[in-house]
Amino acid sequence: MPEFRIDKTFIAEQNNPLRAQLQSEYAHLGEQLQRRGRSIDVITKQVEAFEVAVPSWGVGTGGTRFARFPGPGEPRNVFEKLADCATIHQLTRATPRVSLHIPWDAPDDPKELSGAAASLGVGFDAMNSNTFQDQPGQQHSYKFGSLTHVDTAVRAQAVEHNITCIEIGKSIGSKALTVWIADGGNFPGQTDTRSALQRYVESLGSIYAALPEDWKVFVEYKLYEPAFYSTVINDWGTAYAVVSQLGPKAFCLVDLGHHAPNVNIEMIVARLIQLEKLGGFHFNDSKYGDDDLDSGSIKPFQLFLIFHELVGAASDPSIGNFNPSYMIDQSHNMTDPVEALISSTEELQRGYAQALLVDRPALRRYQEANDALMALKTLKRAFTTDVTPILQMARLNNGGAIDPVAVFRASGYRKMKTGERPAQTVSHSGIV
Ligand SMILES: [Mn+2]
Repeated sequence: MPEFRIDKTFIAEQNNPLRAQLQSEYAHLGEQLQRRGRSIDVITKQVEAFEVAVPSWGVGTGGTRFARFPGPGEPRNVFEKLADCATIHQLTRATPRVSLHIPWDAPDDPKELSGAAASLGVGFDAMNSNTFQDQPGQQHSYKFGSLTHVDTAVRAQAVEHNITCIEIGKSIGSKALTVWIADGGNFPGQTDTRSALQRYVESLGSIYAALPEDWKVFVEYKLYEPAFYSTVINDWGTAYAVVSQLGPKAFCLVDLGHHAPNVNIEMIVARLIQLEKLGGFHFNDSKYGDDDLDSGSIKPFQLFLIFHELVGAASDPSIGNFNPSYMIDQSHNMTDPVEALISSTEELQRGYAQALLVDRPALRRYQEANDALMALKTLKRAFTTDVTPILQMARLNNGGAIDPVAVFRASGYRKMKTGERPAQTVSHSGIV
């Protein structure tokens, strides 16, 4: 029996009753923006072109250190994960690529995987390696590190795994490798800080040497966890030093949850843009640590300010090497993962659309006049604009759903999958 998919005509039928109201709200917002000298259609076109990759591990229920509460109809393998990711793209038309995690998603036959993805209308984004847990049959343990382990044999095994990820990625059309390691120590004195970083640079140099010409490698830093005292690649400065040594194919990856609370992430983004080493993002949100909550759910203003930097850089001819990859990295514990990813995609588009509305010439004038109050008000004016009609119109124009979560619920997708996917034998989750 073919697997259930949401029908195109079903989406259109669900859109029809909402069209008149959307037209009216879109026209009203268009008038408002026109008074600010902005064309709503130009903004909508830019939102239509927005793309973000979804993580294969995000469509299963995540978990915490305490428990995992699986949901019904969860994907049991990479093909079912692709189907869920394709459904998110079908409704949002903004998530055309899936980021895979190896070995969780390692295909027996990469050709079969590529074929399945193509028939679902999705492709592949960055490959994610995993040297933060041991796999069955693995010769050396990563308990005390991987790419920075004191034992050469463990480092070689970790390097080899990353090269395997590149090989798989090459066969399915990926163009990037994201490296995140859990290496570090829980206690002062446990590791020698400088030699650990030196070993990292050497190990990553071997991986870099295996990168195809048209590939990038993203170095993902994280302040702490699972190492609670010292993490080898702990901040953007360390990541920047590493990618600078490696060469032009190496970039930093900013996972929003990988900073201390209240760190000015938008400034880090601006620095990396200026240094031409911003590779991309793992979008999520957090209140305390690496909470991996839904994008825009806790600090939407911060998300807007990050997009403000990105939009500014995109229109600045003095900035080179600027083509950051957008990916979501979240853990969904209490909501339907497909719904959470749909809604997170919309929140990312919201931040982007708001940032597009910033009156940049006015902001520049206020900055040059040292008018702090009006500078902030200029940003707030964009941030407080309800851009929902733009997001809805962009989806409609792209062939998606005006209200994607509502269409997902009305389609009965989860119920159908619960029937199709009875066994809950495999469901790896990851919080990286
Ligand atoms: Mn991440």
